[in-house]
Amino acid sequence: MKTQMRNKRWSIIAITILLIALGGGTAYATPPTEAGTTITSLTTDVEVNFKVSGISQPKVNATKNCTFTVDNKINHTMSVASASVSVTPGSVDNVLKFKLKNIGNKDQSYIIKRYQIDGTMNANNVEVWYDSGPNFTDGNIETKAGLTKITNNTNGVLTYFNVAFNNESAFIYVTGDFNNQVLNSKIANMEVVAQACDLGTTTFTNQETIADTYNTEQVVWADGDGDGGQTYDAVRDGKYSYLAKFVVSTATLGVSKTSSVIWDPFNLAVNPKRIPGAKVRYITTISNSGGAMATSIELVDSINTEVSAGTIAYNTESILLRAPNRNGNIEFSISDTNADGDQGYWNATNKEITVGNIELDTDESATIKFDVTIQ
Ligand SMILES: [Ca+2]
Ligand SMILES: [Ca+2]
Ligand SMILES: [Ca+2]
Repeated sequence: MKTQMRNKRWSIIAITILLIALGGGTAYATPPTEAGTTITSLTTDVEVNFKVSGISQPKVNATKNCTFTVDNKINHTMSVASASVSVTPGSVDNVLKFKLKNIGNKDQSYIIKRYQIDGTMNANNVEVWYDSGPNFTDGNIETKAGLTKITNNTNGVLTYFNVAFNNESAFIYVTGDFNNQVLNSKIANMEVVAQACDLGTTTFTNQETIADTYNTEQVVWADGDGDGGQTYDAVRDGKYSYLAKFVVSTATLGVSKTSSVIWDPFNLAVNPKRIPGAKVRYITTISNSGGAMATSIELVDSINTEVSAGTIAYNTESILLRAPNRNGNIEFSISDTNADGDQGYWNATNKEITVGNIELDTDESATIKFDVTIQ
């Protein structure tokens, strides 16, 4: 019998734990009672029955009317569409998307401040925008036309926005520009802090530490610490913050050029030396060690100084190209003629070799070769 009861008790506990787990802990089955609501308990609600010497006596009713007012529980959270957003050097209006949810029991206004912290670069022209949501799940903000700017480039608060209680959300966009000098993998961290304000104002909704007054709506900060230890947000301070970052993804090209003698009039191709009449091959290698593909790469290599000085002469029709996006990465000949479709040529006037239309993804390389004769 005792075992049966114990088993039953464990079953109830297990079901309770399961229900809590399924419910996610904080979700309200019904909306929380709104702050300012008057809860009335009339005299007829309470009856006290009693006996004296075993004989029932007339019941006693509560004599006090204990009406009270529900206080304001300030609580909001934030999340991001993506904690890390790739940006390109020279790009503008890159977007970090934050979502603010009012999980308290009163409609509130909020103001936003944003801070660039602990990064390896800074974003420029950082502005914060508010929207009711349609852009949030998209890859980008298509236009700022429907958005409201709420924080300017100097982190000044321009205006508030309102979010109703009972899990209503607002959407916050942080936009930033990057100059074309930023390097691959550099990071700009953006900490966004939302502070609860009295509805329709930018006045902080401050917690009251005095004793409860039963018929007055008072404020209790119930928010968590969104950034987990940074200085911009703490447990129960009326604020909630969240961090997201811009990360530069760009191509980083390196170029090297070497030469090798491939023939002389006496040794021919066996151990040739760099004597007058010998053929020397110039080999230029372009490689990409960055995180993004480089396109429209064009090499222009002038030998004008040497040719004009009479020390070398260009060997006609000697240009060779190997590039991942051309001819299956197998070396092939580029004609000296311009505008003939192979995207390369010898400019006899300027004494320069041009080879274009090369694409290099991360860790790829291309090789351009041409020959000259020592004069
Ligand atoms: Ca109160
Ligand atoms: Ca907080
Ligand atoms: Ca050509």
